This record gives sequence, structure tokens and C-alpha cells, in this order.
Amino acid sequence: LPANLPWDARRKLAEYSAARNTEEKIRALQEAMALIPKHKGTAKVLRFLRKRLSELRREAQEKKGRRPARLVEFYVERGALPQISLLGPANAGKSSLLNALTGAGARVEPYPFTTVTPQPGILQLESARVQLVELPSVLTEDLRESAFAPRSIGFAKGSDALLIVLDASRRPEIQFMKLTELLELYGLRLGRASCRVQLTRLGSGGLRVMLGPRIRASPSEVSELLVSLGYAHAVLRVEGEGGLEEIEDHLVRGLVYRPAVIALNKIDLAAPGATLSVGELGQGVVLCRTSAVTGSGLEELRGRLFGCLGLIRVYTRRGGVVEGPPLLLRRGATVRDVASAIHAKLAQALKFARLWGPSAKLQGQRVGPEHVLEDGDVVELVF
Ligand SMILES: Nc1nc2c(ncn2[C@@H]2O[C@H](COP(=O)(O)OP(=O)(O)OP(=O)(O)O)[C@@H](O)[C@H]2O)c(=O)[nH]1
Ligand SMILES: [Mg+2]
Repeated sequence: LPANLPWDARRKLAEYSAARNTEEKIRALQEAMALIPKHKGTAKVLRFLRKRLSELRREAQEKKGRRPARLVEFYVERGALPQISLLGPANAGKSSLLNALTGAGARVEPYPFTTVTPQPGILQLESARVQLVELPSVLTEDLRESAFAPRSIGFAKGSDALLIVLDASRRPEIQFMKLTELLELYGLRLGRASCRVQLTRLGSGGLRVMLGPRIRASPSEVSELLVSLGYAHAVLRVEGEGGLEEIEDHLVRGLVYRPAVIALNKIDLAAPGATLSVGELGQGVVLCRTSAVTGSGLEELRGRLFGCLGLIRVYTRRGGVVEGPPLLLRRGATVRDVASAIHAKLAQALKFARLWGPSAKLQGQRVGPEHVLEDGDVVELVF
């Protein structure tokens, strides 16, 4: 059973989560562990924390002797556009692919770490505009964690999907293994989660737990987990397939899953028929063989990127007439996002909308700008 952690230990764990560098994290984690009593109920949590601590220590060891990272601004103006992050080892061809797909004009050089700040570009996919952002390389050419890894991966966790770029001419299996190991360390996994965990903190009302029919955990177990993590008032909804472990992964580690397209790039330099032999890639992960130089595979890549976003179609209606074609928006988009997809100024002027379709409780009902839309909805904006 999940542990009932003492209050001071929980506070230290929160400090650990908020810590900005490895050293601070190690200190907060050690202090938190010292405050947790050792018994059967806490064994699992302690095991997890011990593992994390040894990972952090290894990280700190590897960082020694490395030049401290330059502090760079990692903010990219995003708006309501769906966003895909480009991640990969240094020199794999990320900037080249970004340029080939979007014409962004990012600097390309034959040596690693040319890119040291996020590079955004706009990708036109069918009628959807998507923001593609190249992030500074998370692995060096010899596949060690780079100083950019925490910020690049942190950024990628916040985007909707990933474009993983590997160099097909240099043993891509090893690049893939090292990359997925590194992402795991920072709580990012490729593909689709078997279950969806949604937690909303509230000011009062206690805990409410809603579990789908294929969740292997009882509501009381899950409530106990929430209490042990310091939640007193919250609604937790878990859908799909999974157990207590998956819920913990999400709540304790902040583990997120993102759909991914793997571009096996520089295919022009690889042996004919070269591929990525890593067995099952899992749901929500697809492979594409590309060359940013010859242009081969780029059309397929565009199609794959479009597919992995799983965009929703939202129709607008004016004067009682549904207009076509639909807007393609990212999952979770709101009525306000519809307005800003049409024009940035409209979003500010928006008063409310009338709504028809799957997310409407009553057809033609009035909803506010923050209403979350679903695939196939029809909205009429009122200014
Ligand atoms: N032959 C070939 N060369 C490529 C391809 N893609 C990129 N390159 C070359 O690989 C080198 C690195 O390309 P970049 O696009 O700068 O790679 P990057 O991943 O952005 O690298 P950093 O940001 O510096 O870590 C350049 O010399 C490119 O011309 C490709 O598909 N085929
Ligand atoms: Mg680059």
C-alpha cells in the first residue's frame, strides 16, 4: 500500500521537484528520505527514491569536468498552434530537417552543437499550421548527456509530439537506446500511455477518485496514494488500462508520454536498406527514412507528423451556415483557440460561442471562451 508520508518529508519532496539543478535535487532528496520512517508501507516509495538518487548522483558525476551550460532563454512564442519538438544527438541533421520542412533558415554546420537555442519554424500540414521547434542536442556525438539535456527535454515534455532525429550512418540503434534512456531519466517516454491520468486540485470538497473499468486498483488504494502525496482536495480521473504503478509514475515522477516520429536521417550515407532494428516501437511511435540533403522521405515524414498529432477538426458557423474546411487544432483546444486561429485580435474580443457537436451537452448551447472542444464540434463565435 502507498505510504502515508510525514508532512515534512512531503515538503522536502516538493522542494526536490522544484529544484533547478542536480546538486539541489540530490540534497532535497536525501533530506526527504531521512524524514521517511522505514516500514512495509514506505518500502516501495523508498525504493523508488533510492533509485532516483543514484541516477542523480551518476548525473552529477558526469557533469563534473563539463563546462557549465550557458544560460540561454528557452522560451518560444507558441500561441494556440500544435507544437512538435525536434530532439536527437548532436549533428544528426535536426537543423537541416527543420529548414527542409519549414524554411526556417537555422544554421547548419558539419560540427556538433551549432544550435544552442530553440529554433522555431512553421510547418504547413494540409490545412493545419504546426510549430516545429529544434532543441539544442541532448546527447553529444559520442552519445553522452549534454549540458542542454534538462532544458531541451523539459521543453519537449510541454509540446504535443516529438520528432526524434537519428543519424542513419552511425549505428542508429545505439543512438536510439541512449536517447530513450536519457528521456526516461527526465520522465519522458515515447508513444501513448496505456492509461490517462487527470488530476485537478480543488480548494475544498475532499478527494474524488474516478477509475475506468480496466484500471487495476481500488478507489481506496488510489485515495491513499493521493493522501500520501499531500492532496486533500482533488479530483482524479484515470482511464484506459493500468494499475497503481502507472498512477504513481504520473503523480510522483511526472512521467509523460508523447507520440513520436523517428527520422532515420542521412539515409543517403547509410548502407542500402538500412533501418532501425530495435524490435517493437510501441503504439504512437513510427519510423521514417529521410535525407535532408536529397529530400528523400520528406513527404512521408510530413504525413507521419500530421498523423502523430491526432488533431481535432472544428468547424465554424456563421449566420447559421457551417463553413468549410474545418480548422485543425490540437487536442485540448478551447473556443478561444478557435478565435485566435482565425485572427489573434479576435481572441481578445471574443464574448462567448454557440456550440453544436460531441462536446455540447445541449445542442446550440452557449459556452465560454475556455470551453474545451472535441473532434467534430461546430462553433459560432460571438463578439
Ligand atoms: N549526407 C547528409 N548530410 C546531412 C543530412 N542532414 C544533415 N546533414 C549534414 O550533417 C551536418 C549537421 O547538420 P545539422 O542540421 O547542423 O545537424 P544538427 O542535428 O542540427 O546539429 P547541431 O544542432 O549542431 O547539434 C551538416 O554538415 C549537414 O549538411 C542528410 O540527410 N544527409
Ligand atoms: Mg542544429
